[in-house]
Amino acid sequence: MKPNIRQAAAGALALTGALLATSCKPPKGAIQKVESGTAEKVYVPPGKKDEFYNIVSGGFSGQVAVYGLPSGRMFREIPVFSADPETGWGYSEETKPMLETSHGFQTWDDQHHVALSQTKGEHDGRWIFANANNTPRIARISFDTFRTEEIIEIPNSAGNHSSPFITENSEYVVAGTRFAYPLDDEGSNPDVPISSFKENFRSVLSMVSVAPDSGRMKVAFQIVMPGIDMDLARAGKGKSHGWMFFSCYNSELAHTLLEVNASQKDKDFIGALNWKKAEEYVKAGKGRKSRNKYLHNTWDHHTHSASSKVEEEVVVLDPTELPDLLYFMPCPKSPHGCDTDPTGSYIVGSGKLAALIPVFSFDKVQKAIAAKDYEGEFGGIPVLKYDSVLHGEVKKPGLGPLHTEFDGKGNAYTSFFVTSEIVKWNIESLQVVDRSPTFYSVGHMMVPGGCTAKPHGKYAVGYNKITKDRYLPTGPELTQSAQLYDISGDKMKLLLDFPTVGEPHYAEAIPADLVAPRSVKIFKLEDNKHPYASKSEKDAKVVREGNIVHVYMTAIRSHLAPDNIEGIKVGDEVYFHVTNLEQDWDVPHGFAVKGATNAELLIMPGETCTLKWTPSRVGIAPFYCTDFCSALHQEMQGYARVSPAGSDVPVRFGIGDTAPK
Ligand code: K7E
Ligand code: CUA
Repeated sequence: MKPNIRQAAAGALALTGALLATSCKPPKGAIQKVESGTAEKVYVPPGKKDEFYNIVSGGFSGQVAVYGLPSGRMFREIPVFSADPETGWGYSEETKPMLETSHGFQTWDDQHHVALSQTKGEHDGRWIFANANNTPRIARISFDTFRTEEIIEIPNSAGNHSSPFITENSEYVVAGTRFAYPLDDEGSNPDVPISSFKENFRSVLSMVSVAPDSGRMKVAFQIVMPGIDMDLARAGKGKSHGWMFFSCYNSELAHTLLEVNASQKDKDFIGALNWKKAEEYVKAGKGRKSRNKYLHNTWDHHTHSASSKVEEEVVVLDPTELPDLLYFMPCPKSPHGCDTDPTGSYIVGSGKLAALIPVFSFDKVQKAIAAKDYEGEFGGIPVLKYDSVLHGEVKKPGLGPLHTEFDGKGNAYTSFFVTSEIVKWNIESLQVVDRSPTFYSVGHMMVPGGCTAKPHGKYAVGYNKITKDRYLPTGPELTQSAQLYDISGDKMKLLLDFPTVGEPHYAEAIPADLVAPRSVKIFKLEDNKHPYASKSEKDAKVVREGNIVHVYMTAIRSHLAPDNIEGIKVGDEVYFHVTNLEQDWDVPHGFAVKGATNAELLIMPGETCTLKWTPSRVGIAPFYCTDFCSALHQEMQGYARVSPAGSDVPVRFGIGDTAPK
């Protein structure tokens, strides 16, 4: 055994070395000429707006970022899984429950993929779904407010990478386990030797339902599988609607040095789940009820507050006992991307170490299933014959294919990490028709609507991992980058480099006119049901309950009320409940108090937000508005007097004439 592994290790390390060398070296022609007229194609003149919203995953930032296309200008970073002191996300009392998990309060995650809601396979402009890789979760962000409204934890999972790809009517978003692990539901014992991997480790694919009107998520059911690592997924569409396809690596079931040991077999799998069949089984009571504790956090629009609920159960289906539920298709070399074309006829597998792209035919998959055309089984799940389900292979496209998108004109665009390029090929003929270098080491790439049944086309964007020599240096780490291509003609044309926050992985782009008209401008004050809201300045007050002090504060240009507060003592727990009384678009107020160890509040018109402050020192603590809101913004300030614990200074408060004398 040992010499073999060592040889294999040496081979793999040599390969890794080659990959590293290739990916770091600027390709020839790094400084390329652009045609005259290119600048106009990306230039959005002052006062004009972009054509697309580009919704980009933040990777290790844990957030989702919003850019305009074609300009590449960044509009917003939406706080999702990481706490954000700028907006108070995860710091204000209202938002804290959003970041609760069954492991406790989490202020970070790793965010790789977004999925925009669809109706009949087309973008409908309602929601953005986003996965958390590390502590398995899915978030739903509203396109009305660009805020995270819901985060659901995925039980029986570890590493939620294969997520949150969406079905064509937003029936489900998917969540596939990347790190097989011993399930830790009630009654099972996860304290096992790691070497018992094959026996004890499992992977679970979850189908998370999305309520048609509210978007509310629910872990509808799960499919338990052998301990194979799920990587990416795509729903079927059109004729393949009702199926979910997902790529898997480590069919070797290795648990150490995966770099070598998970690259032993020539082929891993793309799984094909018949989720309509799964629904029937669930309805017929064929699932096992797994007892788990997982959190479901939701945002209430009326109280402007989140709450966290503990869910306790999930239905698990075993595909080895339930026929026609799940099949595996062999796919070369540790498949990463698994993408379905706009017609739903073809499934493209991208093997990270492959030098070809296999394209599977949904019709052939159906025929092979009907004929039981199996080459064997894996963990009790039938494996279809590669040749029986293959539409064909794209030969010599490049090295290290990762992800594929479509333009709706019969072309596919695949990103190649190792050879740093985007390659355009024809889905029917499988011929390469164009290629363009990226700078450098592209991960995901995206065509607006390129994962839907109706791509919007026009542009392609590569999301790159390395940008050496493309931007001004900023110390040891350079910015990550996106690159915009014009794909309206036969040849791809590079138009623009633009930097991104975090590390971009998958992204989608949606026409601005599907989203912009929905954008909420204010929260109506009369609809504010926050229990500590002050709807007018005369409701502003300070109330002591034991050592807890509630400050009901209002903010309007250009004062905070009350702005003089006395009677607070060291050791008190003070809650500033600040209501923004403005009813105008784009007039937030901020709030900060000296010595607070958390963050600021950024309060939208009509909203109430709460900052907890535990004063630690005797003296006067100034507070102020942090958002430049008017010519007299700088005057939007006040004082809180903090007296020693046990002092008898009474609670007094006011503003102007009513200020304590
Ligand atoms: Cu290819 Cu996490 Cu989608 Cu990154 S993954 S590139
Ligand atoms: Cu309110 Cu500055």
